[in-house]
Amino acid sequence: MFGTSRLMKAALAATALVAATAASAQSNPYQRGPAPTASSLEASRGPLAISQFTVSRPSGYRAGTVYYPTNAGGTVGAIAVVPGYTAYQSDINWWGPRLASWGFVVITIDTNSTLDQPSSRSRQQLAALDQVAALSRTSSSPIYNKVDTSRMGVMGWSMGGGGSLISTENRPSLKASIPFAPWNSTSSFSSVVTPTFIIACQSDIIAPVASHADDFYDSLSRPPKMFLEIRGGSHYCANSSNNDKGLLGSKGVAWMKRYIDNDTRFTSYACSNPNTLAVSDFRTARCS
Ligand code: 856
Repeated sequence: MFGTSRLMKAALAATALVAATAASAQSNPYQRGPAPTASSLEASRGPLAISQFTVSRPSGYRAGTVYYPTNAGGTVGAIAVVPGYTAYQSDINWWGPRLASWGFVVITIDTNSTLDQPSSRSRQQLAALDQVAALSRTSSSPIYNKVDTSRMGVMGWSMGGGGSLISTENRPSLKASIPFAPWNSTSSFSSVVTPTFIIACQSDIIAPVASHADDFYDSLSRPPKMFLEIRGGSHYCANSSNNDKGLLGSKGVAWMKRYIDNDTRFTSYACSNPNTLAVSDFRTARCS
């Protein structure tokens, strides 16, 4: 009896070992597309073909454009990108095709009023994500059954970046956040648990780094976080009219792939110091 028990234990241990080996060899169920290289991440488009459509009845915000991969090989995460005060989709929409071609459904929005404040921008951003989820359940929609609604992220510029911070605070289920040149009148986001990558512009006089991006970054106490400041950059440093899109596109895509897709093939690209003159300040914590 006791001998049998020892044999049983050995057999169970062997079974457990096989199971553990199988589990570690099993692929990440959220992995989409090929492994990255430095140059593929810097390119203006990722590896997947994409399409786009205008949201016909925006619910809770003024207008929206959805960019999506046409053959990602499974459902993908979704990201909502919001512009800043007085700004439009056209100011931030380079991120749409860029992220979608790596395997995300991306919605860029115009806000109800261009003068809306960060808290309102956050509500509109979350409404846009909710509508993307609803479209994924609608059989006549181009993104029918294409979204994994449990894996969503946010991005935004200026007051849209402040809004993105508020969204992560209010919806802790979000998997990743990238505020760029963020502006907000309150500076503490200590309850945020979502991995957050703050892009700052060194010479920003609209959202000065010392009283905005710096404070937001410092207040993040729990999640993986990263801070990257573009040397000499104006408030527009993460927008289309600059030559830093290679760097910011790489870091932005890698952050979303690492934390929305749990894709560790992107970890080093997401977390590493770019060590280039174009970056005037770089900090990170818990990124792995
Ligand atoms: C482009 C945020 C006191 O705050 C401001 O003056 C201010 C101005 C602009 C923005 C912003 O979102 O800029 C985006 O207009 C704050």
